[in-house]
Amino acid sequence: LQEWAFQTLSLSARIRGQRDVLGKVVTAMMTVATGQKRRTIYDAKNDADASDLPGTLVRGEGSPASTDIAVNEAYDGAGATYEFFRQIYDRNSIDDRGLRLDSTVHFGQQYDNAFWNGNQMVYGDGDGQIFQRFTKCIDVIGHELTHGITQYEAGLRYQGESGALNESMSDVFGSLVKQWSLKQTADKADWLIGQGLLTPSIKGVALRSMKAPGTAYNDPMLGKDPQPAHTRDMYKGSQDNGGVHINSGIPNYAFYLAATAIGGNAWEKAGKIWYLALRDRLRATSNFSRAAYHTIAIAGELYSNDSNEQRAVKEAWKRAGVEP
Ligand code: ASN
Ligand code: ZN
Repeated sequence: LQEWAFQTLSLSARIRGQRDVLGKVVTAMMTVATGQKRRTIYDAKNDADASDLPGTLVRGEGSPASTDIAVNEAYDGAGATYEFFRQIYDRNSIDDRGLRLDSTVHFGQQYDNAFWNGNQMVYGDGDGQIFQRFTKCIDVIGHELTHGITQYEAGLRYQGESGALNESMSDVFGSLVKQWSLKQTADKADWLIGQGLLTPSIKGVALRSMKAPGTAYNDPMLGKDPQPAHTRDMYKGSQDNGGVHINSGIPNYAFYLAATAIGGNAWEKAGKIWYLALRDRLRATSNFSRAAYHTIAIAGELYSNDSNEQRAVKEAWKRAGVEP
């Protein structure tokens, strides 16, 4: 494709008058062929009809910054997440084939969430009472985009333990995107998800804590952070698809323990182990035990059996109450 693009480009230079048009076509083709990021940001303009996605196109790849901060945050956050996966794990976008990264901002009215809808990322503005705009936090953007990667790879079913693993993978790589962009080693990172997203009137520091699940907030409006850090405290009810955002505290804590025991940049070793598990080993119905089994096996393959790295991963799952 690159060779073909080069040939068409030189040909186009010889066609007087057509040069610009052909040049643009070739540039677009080169972008796909060489694996560069393609971002598009849409504005839902707080339309009451939530089915009206994606909304109006407001910024495309390479176009100048908007006057709308949410547009620029969604654009920059998607860019940082793309670059993280490209530079650290050699992954070319959500599908590893350069899929365009679509995001919609100003979704709904005072909408208190962000999500991946199977095709794109969607961000609410928050109600201003509990939550601020969801594009504010780069780890939240990394979280939503990772749901796309999980969909194309392990396909972890969004229910029970596989759903909690799906959620945890999004927290792990969301946090790693943030740590990588801030150049923070594991011991310096805050291990919070959505730090600064809650308004100052709420008693809490973030949506979740990977380092200390269950301590992110405790407020009359929100209740207490319900996340467990150990299987003995696992939520067994039916809310939240069987606690996908609750029990994710357990694998989150295991990742935190493994990454800090290994030391250095969390994305280099612990992140690589988790990424390969997500890409090559986990499946739709995998549970915590399978995640432990595969990450321990991958640590052995990458760093040898009984290496510090493998022992750190084993010990981490054990402390979270998960048997491989
Ligand atoms: N923000 C949530 C998430 O990405 C939305 C949801 O419940 N799916 O997990
Ligand atoms: Zn999620």
